Amino acid sequence: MTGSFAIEPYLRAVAARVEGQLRRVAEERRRAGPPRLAEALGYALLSGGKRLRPALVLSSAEAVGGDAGDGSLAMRFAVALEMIHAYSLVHDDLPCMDDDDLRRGRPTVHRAFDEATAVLVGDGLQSAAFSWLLGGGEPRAAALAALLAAGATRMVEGQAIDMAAPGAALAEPEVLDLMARKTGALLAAAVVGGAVAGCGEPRGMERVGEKLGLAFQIADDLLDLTGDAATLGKGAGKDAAAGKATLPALVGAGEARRRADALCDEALALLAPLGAAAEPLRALSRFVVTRRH
Ligand code: GRG
Repeated sequence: MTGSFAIEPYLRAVAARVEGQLRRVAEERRRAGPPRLAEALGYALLSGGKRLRPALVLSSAEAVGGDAGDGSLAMRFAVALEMIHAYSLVHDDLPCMDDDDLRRGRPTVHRAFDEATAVLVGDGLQSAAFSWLLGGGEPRAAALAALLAAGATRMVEGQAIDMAAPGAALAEPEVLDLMARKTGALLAAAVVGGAVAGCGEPRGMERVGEKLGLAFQIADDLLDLTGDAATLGKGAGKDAAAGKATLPALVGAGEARRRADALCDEALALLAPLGAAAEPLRALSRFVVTRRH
């Protein structure tokens, strides 16, 4: 699982490009108003974050030889997907869900504004994501919108299963299903959508996306166990305290770490035939399981 590609500068460059586009979205919303909703929406969109999903989209488009430039369909999809991700975080932080005060090192949207505004920001981001994706008029955008909608639907299903399963009530196959839906589906949509935007076909990225999606969630659960709030930018140890159904809770941290690494190796093996064009995606695959925040 080794590699020499410098992933941190790549991620920083993607983040800067994506944030330029997100500022355009926020500016559009500001012009439409009302002011408080638009301000909160901009706060949710432009509050940092790794921008990992856009990086997966763009690197997947590059891996299949497609265009990942600022005017590309891959970039349009990357921005739309990040808006869906932002909506999920705003809603997940609400008192009726995870009840978090901190996100990305800043007060969550319902803390900085109010609960009703946070609900509306999430709703607004979701519809704005599809408007943005379809607004360029590219014929291929409709297929990408269907892919994004399917990923977002599975994310909501996963959240519903999570909310309904207090304590260790779930067995391993159910926990894996929860993870695949709640977080895995949107990550997988990023990898598959990048390929579809880049060359019109998934090119086998479904299996890569599935593996990386699961690996990401296992790594996230391990970080919740071992990270601290300052590094994570959010409360740590909450899952364990809430008795959440996670893989580390079920099989132990060591075994969970082994599984995350194995999933990453399997994704890397699937990407091997793509050669040098897939180097950023391979480096991101490694980052998914080695990241510290
Ligand atoms: C509320 C519909 C709805 C869904 C919520 C995604 C999700 C489902 C909940 C988020 C809670 C959470 C912390 C899940 C673990 C995985 C995850 C999505 C982590 C945050 O993603 P990162 O690490 O965050 O990519 P940044 O801040 O870098 O964008």
